[in-house]
Amino acid sequence: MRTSHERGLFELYNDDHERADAVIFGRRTGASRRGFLRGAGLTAMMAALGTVIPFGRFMPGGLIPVALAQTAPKLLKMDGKADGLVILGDRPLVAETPEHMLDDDVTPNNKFFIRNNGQIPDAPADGNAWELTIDGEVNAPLKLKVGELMQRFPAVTLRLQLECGGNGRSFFQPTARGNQWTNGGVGCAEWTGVRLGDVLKAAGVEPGAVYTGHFSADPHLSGDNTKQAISRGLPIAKAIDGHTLLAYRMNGQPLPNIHGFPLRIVAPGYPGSASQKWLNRVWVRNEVHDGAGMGGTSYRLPKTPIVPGADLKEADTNIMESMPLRAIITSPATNTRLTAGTRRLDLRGHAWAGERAVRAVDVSIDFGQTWSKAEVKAPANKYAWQRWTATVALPSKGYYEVWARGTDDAGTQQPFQAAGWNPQGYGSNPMHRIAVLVES
Ligand SMILES: Nc1nc2c(c(=O)[nH]1)N[C@H]1C(S)=C(S)[C@@H](COP(=O)(O)O)O[C@H]1N2
Ligand SMILES: [Mo]
Repeated sequence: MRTSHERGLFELYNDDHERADAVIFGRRTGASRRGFLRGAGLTAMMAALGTVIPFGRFMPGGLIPVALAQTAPKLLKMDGKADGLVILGDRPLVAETPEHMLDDDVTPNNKFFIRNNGQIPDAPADGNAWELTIDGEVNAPLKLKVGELMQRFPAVTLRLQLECGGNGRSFFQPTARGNQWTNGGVGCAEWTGVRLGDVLKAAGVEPGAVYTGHFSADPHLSGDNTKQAISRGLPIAKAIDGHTLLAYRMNGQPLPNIHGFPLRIVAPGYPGSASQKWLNRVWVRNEVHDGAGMGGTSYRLPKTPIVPGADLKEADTNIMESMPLRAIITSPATNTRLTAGTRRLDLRGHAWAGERAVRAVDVSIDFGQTWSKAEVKAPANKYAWQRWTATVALPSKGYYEVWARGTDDAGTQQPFQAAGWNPQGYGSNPMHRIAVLVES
């Protein structure tokens, strides 16, 4: 049983982890976030967790223990969606998939995260009659029904990850504006469609084309039909890349309405916002598209690092293109209790890196003192996440944190804490940590 002092520690970690950290580590955080857990701090932490921490001496300051950092999530109840998805916002509807529900090689439709910026449109009765317009910097503007798209262009099926630009945002300190994604704004489905590039080729892209602008049928949250819920685009080279699809099927099924029925873009590796759902127009532009979500600090990163909490002007930003590297542990789930005597733990997860590939994943059970290499598989195709597996030895009973850290093919590694703060919180990719407990 926990004493009131220990319960207080749980609450403190949820309310104000900086202060909890100061209490436990006996120092003010901020400038000197170093030092390790020892003495009274270690004792209090073990009391709060109700067990020993075999590698507690390596636990660095500034770290919120995973087991103490959990708040009760609000769970989604929705037809077509599995129990366990976590609601991050209900107007517009946004829900993420906890890491342990992302264990499948191919994310099933019922576990796929949801991100809307506007209202959810009603599904058309006949998806094949839905019309797509391609216009702007093209020789021959096209109006094509989805049924015609399917007949005229070769069908392609690819396993592609789709990840929200804000994935990982909740790990920023101070809090960045927007949905507080942990690692669950991602899924890797098998998408079937035609290549956007094939359709653009049929329309004849003019030499002056530089960007696409995407339009769709979902009403703005305000109901004002002169406003777009979102209208982003792609550099022309990405639009014509063979992995950028106009998708009409998801995992062998017609697109579920919530994922853009009857037609959406899938532009893997880029922020998910470039993958317009309910797509009805691609406007080929002779300049960078300026639709909703293209300007200000939306989906933009500072050209040079800024002080956390500082303002940022559009002129000092670049449009975010590749998503960053991320490795997640999909098994076991965090807070798994292992039966007494367990000394071996099998770990599994996925790793991906936007436009890049993943070169390595390393895991640690001693707060990053030592690391061991996971086995990393090749992706099913470019832009599919990569499976990794590892086995670790647990020397004794008690509380452990398992950390996973990816390295991409440019040698970049995930940071220990979210780096590169920006006002709308893009690109946060600290290493994933889970808590496991070996019972006594
Ligand atoms: N029409 C439309 N397309 C959209 C959005 C939207 O709000 N409206 N959200 C975008 C964002 S920000 C993301 S991350 C992905 C999410 O796709 P999903 O809901 O199918 O997971 O869709 C993108 N396409
Ligand atoms: Mo997104």
